[in-house]
Amino acid sequence: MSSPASLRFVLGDQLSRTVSSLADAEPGKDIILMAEVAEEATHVRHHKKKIAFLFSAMRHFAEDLRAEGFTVEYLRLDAPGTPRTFGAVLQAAVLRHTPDRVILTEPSEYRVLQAARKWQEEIGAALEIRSDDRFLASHEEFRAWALGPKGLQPKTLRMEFFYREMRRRTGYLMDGDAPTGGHWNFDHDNRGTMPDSVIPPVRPSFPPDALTLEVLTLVEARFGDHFGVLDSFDYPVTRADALAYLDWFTQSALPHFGDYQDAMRAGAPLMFHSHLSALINCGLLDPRECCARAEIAFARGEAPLNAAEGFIRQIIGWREFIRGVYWLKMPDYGMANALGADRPLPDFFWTAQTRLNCLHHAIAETRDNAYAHHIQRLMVIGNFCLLAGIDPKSVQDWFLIVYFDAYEWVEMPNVVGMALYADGGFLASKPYAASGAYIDRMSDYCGGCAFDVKAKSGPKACPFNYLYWDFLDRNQDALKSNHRMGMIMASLRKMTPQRLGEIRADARHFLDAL
Ligand code: FAD
Ligand code: DLZ
Ligand code: SF4
Repeated sequence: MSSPASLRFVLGDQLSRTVSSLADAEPGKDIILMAEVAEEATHVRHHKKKIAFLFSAMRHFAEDLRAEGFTVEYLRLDAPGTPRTFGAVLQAAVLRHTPDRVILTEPSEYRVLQAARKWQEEIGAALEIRSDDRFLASHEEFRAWALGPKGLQPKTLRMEFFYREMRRRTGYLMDGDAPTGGHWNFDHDNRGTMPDSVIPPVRPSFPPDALTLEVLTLVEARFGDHFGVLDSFDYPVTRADALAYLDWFTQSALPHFGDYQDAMRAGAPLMFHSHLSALINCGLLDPRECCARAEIAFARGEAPLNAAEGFIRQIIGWREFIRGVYWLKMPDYGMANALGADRPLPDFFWTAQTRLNCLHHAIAETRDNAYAHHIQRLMVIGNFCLLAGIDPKSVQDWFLIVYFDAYEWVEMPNVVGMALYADGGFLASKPYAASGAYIDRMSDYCGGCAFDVKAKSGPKACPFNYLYWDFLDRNQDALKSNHRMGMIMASLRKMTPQRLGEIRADARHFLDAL
């Protein structure tokens, strides 16, 4: 057999026809390698729906490449002899095919990039690692922005300034040098409470085809004891279905995305959110095409500015910023614990059996769907972990396991920096800490709860109420110099010793029973 020119190794979150490793691939000449490996599914015990989604998307992507005429070597997890790790897969493939070089797009996670850098020695062939230009800002561009003209390591970084830079660079919603509508950010219009009369749209369902059914059987057999429900899997797993999903979002949900971005309702896991993160993160959708659709919808008068701007901000702002922070701060970022939180993760994170109704809904939906929207993640689950002082490493592991869009590069800064303030304010200007009043305002959870959101102390009181003040009290030293916390810390200092005693006693009682 003649040697192929190159072997192109495509990882599970690189399912884009435009990914750099495939940019110059030639049908009939190069070999494309893809593999389902046990190590990736078990280094943390991913949600069953997440594994099913990714394996099915990988298998369909391989089929699409074959239909284009490419030679794809696809190793299924259950095929005899499939190696357990990426490194072993590659080593064996190089022995089989003796390519003149191996081409890989840079892995999205630090752990895998470190391993990839060693593959060169192990495989005995030239390995070319290309940058991942599906992101809008390269590592060098983000670093240059973060370090500024003097090249100094920053003490803090704020998304808003990075976002403006990205708007200028991309030209999304720009009128010359000025932002469309005269403001960069319509965040204040994104906090509406949702009247009962507003009904979120029903998302389209993509019933499993034969390929997906095979994957579902495999996942149940091999990962049946992992967290999560596998039943009624109906997510898009092909490029064509992903595009149809994007169309559905821009037509049906985007128009209200801005108004109700922070709202929560029992039994409505999606609200007006896009549900696109997993599709973008694994490569089935390109972030640029998602933003372009939102911009077109605005230009055609199909979506208001606060919706289009809010959605584009999440993608070219938050998503890129989060990734930039990850690569700037690794490898130490995962160990950050500025508030010294050390409580173990409560068991109910795996069962959803808790009397706190907001947490019950957010965790049960996570278990059923491998999805919860941003405010459930940040202001219910993350907020609880922050207030209760749960050890950041176990919170990171949980978030990496349970969501079908979770990869370390995006999960870690969101947990460490945004939800837990464990980086001491590098990413967020103040902790996202809130009492029950916030959850009550933004959701209908409190009406069905065993606790009373209005009560501040005693056995019926909403735990978020006393945990909030107990958190501020416990962390006075760490938070006292934060200007944005000045007023609330002053209120804490004005509390009578008796009131403070009640808060501490309620919090201790609740936390001891966790
Ligand atoms: P939408 O609300 O429709 O937003 C549109 C898109 O913007 C998303 O699809 C996503 O691509 C992007 N986006 C929005 N917010 C963020 C953000 N903070 N960081 C990065 N991208 C963002 N997102 C992940 O993709 N993977 C994760 O593992 C993940 N873990 C998170 C953990 C915590 C504690 C928090 C607070 C947030 C986390 N997020 C994560 C960010 C955000 O919650 C999800 O991207 C969003 O909920 C996905 O749902 P959606 O597609 O409906 O988003
Ligand atoms: C998340 C995941 C899982 C569960 N399984 C695989 C797999 O079997 N094969 C694969 O190529 N990718 C998988 N992934 C995604 C990888 O974890 C992801 O590509 C890397 O972590 C990126 O650094
Ligand atoms: Fe959550 Fe408190 Fe409301 Fe219950 S009362 S749902 S615990 S915020």
